[in-house]
Amino acid sequence: MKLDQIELREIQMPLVSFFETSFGRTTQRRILLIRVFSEGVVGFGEATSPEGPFYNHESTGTAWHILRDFVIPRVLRASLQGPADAAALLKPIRGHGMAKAAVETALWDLHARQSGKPLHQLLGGTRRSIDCGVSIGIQDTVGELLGKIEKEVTAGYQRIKIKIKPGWDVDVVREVRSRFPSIVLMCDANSAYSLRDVDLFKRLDEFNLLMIEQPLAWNDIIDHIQLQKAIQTPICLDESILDAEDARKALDSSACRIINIKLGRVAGHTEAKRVHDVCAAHSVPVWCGGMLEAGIGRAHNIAMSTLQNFCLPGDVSASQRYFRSDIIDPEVEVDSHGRIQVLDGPGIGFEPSMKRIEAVTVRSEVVRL
Ligand code: OSB
Ligand code: MG
Repeated sequence: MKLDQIELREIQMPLVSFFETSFGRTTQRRILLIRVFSEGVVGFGEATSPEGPFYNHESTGTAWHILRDFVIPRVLRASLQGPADAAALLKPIRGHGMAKAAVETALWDLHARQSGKPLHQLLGGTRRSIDCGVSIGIQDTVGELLGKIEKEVTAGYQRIKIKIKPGWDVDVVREVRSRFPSIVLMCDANSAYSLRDVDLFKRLDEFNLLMIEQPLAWNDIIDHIQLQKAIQTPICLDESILDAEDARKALDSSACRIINIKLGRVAGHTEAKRVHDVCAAHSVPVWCGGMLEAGIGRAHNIAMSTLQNFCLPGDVSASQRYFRSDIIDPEVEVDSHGRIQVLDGPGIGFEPSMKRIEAVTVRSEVVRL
């Protein structure tokens, strides 16, 4: 892959409504986009780092620094045979998976466009449509939460995930369950609890949840083993799984029964496929998580979700749920059965709109050797 230059850009877009988790509320996204240029062809990537270091250690600002000063120069200096070589090239940079994934996924898009093939095909995907759920943040009142769930169930989404935190957990889940007795329901704690809360998780067992996502510390696997032993509801790990080795350790030790894969958290498509394969070998299902991505990140998530073992509905949902107007054409749409149809255009299959991207750009830099 002969790379001419790589462009780094920050866009800012307000969310249609705030999104609140146990670690805080987001109202406005600050998102980094990558364009890799090669002999007239351009590949697109998106950094999924949040605004502040509260989900993991990364932020929009750290991603800019790591990309500009380390990831991009390293990629420009290397002579990569193909995008599959990027993960090994970036491995010496410890952590910062979201920064790395922005370039790694852009290289995959570039390669797919150069080959004139859809990215999902190069990744080995087989699914023609993606099953979708929604993630609904903490609301100011339970009434507002019930209203939001009603809206998404009516729209056709296959699974509802609600966020929990101390003070917004068992009682809220009980009210949701009694109002919607038969929906597929799960919750995500984003690491807000510890082993002192085992009894609380035992109480959640009665609500027939599909899974509980990341109940304990963001960097823990060991304590989850003990919690999973004590409860019936499957635990799904998110924050704790950074690569295929983490997945192997978590599954061999029965710390969880489901894993959510996020491209940024695992540093790109190559490692995402490895995590997917480790889970498949353990007969453990995976699903695609989300980080409130704009269209380019969303399109990469869809391509990844075509892999066979993505057999639970993911968090990738319609662009319109997040942004008044997204940066890709067409925007991501979900049908009344809660499915996204996979597109077969070259690369990610959705065309980034440079006009729209320019309109929301706040800074950009082109890096050449
Ligand atoms: O833990 O899955 C998470 C959003 C920001 C940070 C962490 C998480 C989330 C979500 C939203 O749950 C998923 C989405 O709709 O993009
Ligand atoms: Mg999560």
